Parts: sequence; structure tokens; C-alpha cells
Amino acid sequence: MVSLTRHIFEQQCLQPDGTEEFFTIMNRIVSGGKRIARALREAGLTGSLGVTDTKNVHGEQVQYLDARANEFFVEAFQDSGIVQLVVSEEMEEPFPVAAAKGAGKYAVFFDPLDGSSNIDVNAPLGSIFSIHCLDPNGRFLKPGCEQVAAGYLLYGAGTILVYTCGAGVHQFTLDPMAGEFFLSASNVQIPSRGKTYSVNEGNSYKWSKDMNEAVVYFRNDDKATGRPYSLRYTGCLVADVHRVLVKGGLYLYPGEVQKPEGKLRLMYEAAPLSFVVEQAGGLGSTGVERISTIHPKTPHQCVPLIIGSREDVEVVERFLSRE
Ligand code: AHM
Ligand code: MG
Repeated sequence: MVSLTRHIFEQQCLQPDGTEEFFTIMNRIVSGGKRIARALREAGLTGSLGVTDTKNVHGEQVQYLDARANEFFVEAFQDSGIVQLVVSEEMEEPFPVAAAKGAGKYAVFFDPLDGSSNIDVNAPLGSIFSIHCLDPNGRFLKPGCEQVAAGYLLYGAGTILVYTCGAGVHQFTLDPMAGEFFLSASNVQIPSRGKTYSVNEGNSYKWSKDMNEAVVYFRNDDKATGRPYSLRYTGCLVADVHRVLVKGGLYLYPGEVQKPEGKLRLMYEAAPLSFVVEQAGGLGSTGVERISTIHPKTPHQCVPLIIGSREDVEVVERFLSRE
């Protein structure tokens, strides 16, 4: 059995400067993730379900466990000496975690608890992370193709961690007795097409005609191309993208006519998941451009997301690029 600790120790040698910093950052993400997994398991007994009286930068009501998950990750990086900034869905401004101003050369981006509407119903939840190296001039908003590493934890029937640092995609499963993650799949490859599509179809009245027609394509009956696809949607991006990673297919959160940027966040949702999926042979797209090449303007910027099996994503891109 290969432990995650050993795996990231070996992967650090593949980093351009081969430093221990990657090892330290990943270990701190893992420790934050384990605390979240435990808090979720015990939530029904510890009175930690329900909402706080604050809203986050996206105008969403913050739940107690959103706030706890955010604290766990911030605490994991406090005074690490390596990470300068933590950027999170739950904090309006980038949060400086270095002991001295400007110390540390990394920025870590988080969605601490993805799929928050699932908290009170014991349905799957996730955490998403993305690691960037700051420029010498302190610039931390960089395109996805410059990520050092990215991945997610999925708190489902079991807790798993999936990550890439640009050398394939690897999956680990938490052994709750040992308190350690062990390798459960290495060099994961996404099928070139799948059998399911994943989207909140209740929003279809807000989409463009082309977007509606793209989704109808997957519902249509055509045995030769394996259609119709089945619909699967958990309300947790991590869970839906993980299904797609393992079995193929696509996940969509499209832009809307009145809100072309859509709902999902570039830096801590779309870009890290696209890095993982593309390392596994899939595609992450807005429908008209690759997620990995977008130059971010703000930490909480939103983008449409169409992600999954290469051929399935390309079908949607063709619908959206019609004249
Ligand atoms: P969150 O990070 O605040 O939970 O929001 C992101 C979530 C995704 O996990 C999920 O796919 C999507 O938002 C669900 O949104 P909707 O309820 O509009 O379908
Ligand atoms: Mg999210």
C-alpha cells in the first residue's frame, strides 16, 4: 500500500525546483481535509448543522460547516513560512497567512466546502484546492496552466483525495482507522466519451438557444452514438466531476443570457478541476475557450464550465460556436 505521504514525497522530486515546499503544502491540505471529514461525520451529533447569519462574497448564506472548513484550511497554513496568501470562497479578500509581510512564495486557493446545499441532508460534499507560485513581483492571479498542483477531496461514502501536480492524476482513499490516505488509483484516464451528463436542467430557461440545443443533443435517442445519455446531478460539483473522471461523460454549469459568466468560480473551482480532468485526458472549457488559458482579473471571478470527456465537451463547443 502506497501512502499519500510517500506519494507526494516522491512527486516533489518532479517539481521544477524539487523542493520540500510542495511536500509541506500538500501535507497541510491533507491535514485540513481530515479535520473536515471528521467534522462532517460528526455534524449531526455536534450541533454544527444549519446556517450562520453571514453571507459570503457571492451573496450565499454561509453555513456553520462552510465557516469551520474555511478555518481548518486557514489554520493549516498559518505561519507555514511557505504560503503567503490563502484565497477562499468564504473570504472576500485574499488572507495573508505568513508571519512576516511578503514571506512565502505560494498562494493556495480553496473552495473549503463545495456543494453546501448538501450539508443538512448527508449528501456528498467536497473541498477543492489549487496551488500557485507567486511571481517575484507578488502577482498571485495566474492562469490555470501555471498551477503547481490542484485537486479535491470528496466526502462521500468514503473520503478520497484526487490530485495532480502535472504528472498524471492519482486517487487516494482515507483509511479511517489508520488516519492515513492510501493510493487507490494511479494515472487515472478519463474515457473519451461517456454515458451521463450532469447539469441543473431547472435553469434551462435561462440559457441561450444554442446551449439548450446542446443539452437536448445528449437527451436524444441515437443508438449509433450511444445516446440518450442518462442525467446525474448531485448538487456537488466535486462529486459530479469525480463521476465523470471515473466513468466519462460531462458536467456543465453554463453561462446564462442575463448572467453570461455563470455561477462557478475560476480560481478555486473551474481551474483546479480542469487541471485534474485535462491531466486525465479530458477537457475543461467555457464552451468557447479553454479554462486553463483564462487570465484571471479578480480572485472570485466566475466562468461558465463544461468539463469532462474530450469528445463530449467538444460536442458542446461545436453547438456554442455555430454562426
Ligand atoms: P458552493 O461551492 O457554494 O457549494 O457552490 C457550488 C455548487 C456546486 O458544487 C454545484 O455543482 C452547484 O453549485 C450547484 O448549484 P445549483 O444549486 O445552482 O445547481
Ligand atoms: Mg463550490
